[in-house]
Amino acid sequence: MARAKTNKAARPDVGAFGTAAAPALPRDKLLHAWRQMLLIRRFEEKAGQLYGMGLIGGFCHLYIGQEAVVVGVQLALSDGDEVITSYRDHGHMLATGMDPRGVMAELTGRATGYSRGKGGSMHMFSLEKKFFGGHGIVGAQVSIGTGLAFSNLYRANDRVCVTYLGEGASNQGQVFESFNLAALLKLPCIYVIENNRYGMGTSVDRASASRDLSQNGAPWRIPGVQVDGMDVAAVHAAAQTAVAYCRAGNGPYLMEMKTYRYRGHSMSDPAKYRTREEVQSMREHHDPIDHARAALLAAGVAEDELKRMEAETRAIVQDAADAAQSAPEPDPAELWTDVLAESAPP
Ligand SMILES: Cc1ncc(C[n+]2csc(CCOP(=O)(O)OP(=O)(O)O)c2C)c(N)n1
Ligand SMILES: [Mg+2]
Repeated sequence: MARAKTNKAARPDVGAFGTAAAPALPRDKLLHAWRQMLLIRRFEEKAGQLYGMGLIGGFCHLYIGQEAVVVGVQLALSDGDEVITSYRDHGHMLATGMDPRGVMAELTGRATGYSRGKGGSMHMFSLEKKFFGGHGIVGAQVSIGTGLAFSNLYRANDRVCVTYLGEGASNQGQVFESFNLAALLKLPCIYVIENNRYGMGTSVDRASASRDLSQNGAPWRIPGVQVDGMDVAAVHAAAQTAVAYCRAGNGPYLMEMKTYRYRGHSMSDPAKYRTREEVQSMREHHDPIDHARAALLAAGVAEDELKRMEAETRAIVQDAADAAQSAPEPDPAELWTDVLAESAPP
């Protein structure tokens, strides 16, 4: 397969969100994408509420605003492809098809959670859905994702691993070490930089000398594209190209998603690093869910049908919250299990 074009002229103009002309998604796929994005949005809003009520402890990083990224990429994947990300991970879990009940139960520290209530927001996994976490050390998942891609090459299967990272993480040393190894060994790894413009409180312009993060793999000849990450159709189209490239054995691929988080970095964030107007303007003019809903109405989907699905989504999330609150906490004896792995002496 020919290498993907990486020259700047061929890339979409994503300087201003929503200006790139993305190929439209077929109606059924767009409907699925919209429902998935809505599920993540409603789930995250509920998680925010439960946190406020003291039912979720520890860290909790919400994904609200960034939904189009994970949903558009997931639409381009096949069963068996792997996903790994940072601590801002609930959306990734739901997109891979993990059960909202299991995720909410884990957030609230219940025995029915994905990590039996002992992992919390940042540490959930599903072998069945090929979701490998949930990692709190900034950038650490990038080396692990590269290792997952290596295992695919070693096993000679045609699986790809999607490794998500933030723009803040993108300048960590191990990210560049991973790029080198992935390019050298032609590993089937798709690196997705979710550029939501801020780390904990530092804007990308203050933290990164690279102004085009999609080109951060250029020294290793890793093809890279910038994508309007607020447009699920644009994300999907770019992800399809990336998946085809990787699956064909050409090596790694890099996508920089231009996106935005609406909420604070974590649950307490004085937000002095950006203006309310900036957030409001993104919500009003570039919301990925509103954008998809308008496209569905324009494609002839009845508003009543969308409203019915909105109610259905709310009910799924409420059920997850109710089930979590009535589930037991882990038995205290669980403190001593799943902490260290037993290994035989050499
Ligand atoms: C190695 C390491 N350094 C610092 C931190 C503290 N920290 C947590 S999140 C974060 C910002 C990361 O920003 P970005 O990669 O853009 O991801 P986002 O939160 O925007 O999704 C920092 C510095 C950490 N968890 N790990
Ligand atoms: Mg960021």
